[in-house]
Amino acid sequence: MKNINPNLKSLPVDYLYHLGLDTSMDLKKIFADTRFVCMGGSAERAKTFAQKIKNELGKQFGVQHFGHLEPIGKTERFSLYKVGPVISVSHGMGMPSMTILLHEITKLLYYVGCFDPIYLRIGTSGGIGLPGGAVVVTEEGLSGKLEPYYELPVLGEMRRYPTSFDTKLIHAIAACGNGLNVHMGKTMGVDCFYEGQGRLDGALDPEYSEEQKFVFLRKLHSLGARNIEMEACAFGAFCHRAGIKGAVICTTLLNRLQGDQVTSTKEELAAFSDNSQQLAINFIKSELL
Ligand code: R2B
Ligand code: URA
Repeated sequence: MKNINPNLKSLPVDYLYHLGLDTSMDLKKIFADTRFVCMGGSAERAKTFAQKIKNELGKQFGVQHFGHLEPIGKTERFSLYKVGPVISVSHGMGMPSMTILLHEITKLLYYVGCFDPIYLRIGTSGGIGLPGGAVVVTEEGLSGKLEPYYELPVLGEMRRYPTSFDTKLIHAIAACGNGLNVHMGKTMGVDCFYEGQGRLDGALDPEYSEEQKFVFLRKLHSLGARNIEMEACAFGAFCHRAGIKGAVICTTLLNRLQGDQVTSTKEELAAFSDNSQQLAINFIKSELL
């Protein structure tokens, strides 16, 4: 970890408000052995992932070490589980929600003395030229302006942060595919599911044509982008700035070159999500062995 805020040292108690935790609690007891923070959008997926980690790692390391399947802290905003050396936590949709979690989780790990965690975002996305169920490991985040930066106005001025990922880590993850349809590529991360992703099925007249949409999607593909979602840029920028090894592993729910609507059944969607979670589990196991 690097660039940790020096102002934290003068806080008598730090309230990690959205997690419902604070530094007057015995956080070390629960979190000191954390090695991986796995996050995804939904509370349900955070729970499913925690359960899978418990089942899979429990086989090797003894289930008794992976007992806790109740959420820790409050669940109003995020749902957080701790299973052995793994935190599984939801981050909501979009960069504003996720960066709140990233700040608070990083402070939490800093306070308990975990200075070298691995952060994995295990999410969903729209594929570009890939069918539903493929898994994309992000090489670099691209903004909606197709630039490799995360931009945030701070004190009235725009700041930009690079969005590249740790090359060694992402190659190690991609190598754990074991038969899954895994690809490495750039990921466009934007603030909108509809027009920001070039969809034609939002509520408002998009004021662009189908032809313009496809010109844009094909341009994205030619730049090396293989999927579109709503967090990769801020995630890459945060990890980069904090000196934390991180990766974005997203399953694709559809091929955006074939349509805009997500038409798969609940069961198909669960199977797609399972692919990205399985890749993350394969990687975590390979690190722990
Ligand atoms: C993928 O899925 C969500 C939108 O449906 C969003 O959080 C994302 O990045
Ligand atoms: N999540 C997104 O942000 N876009 C998609 O197309 C699918 C999931």
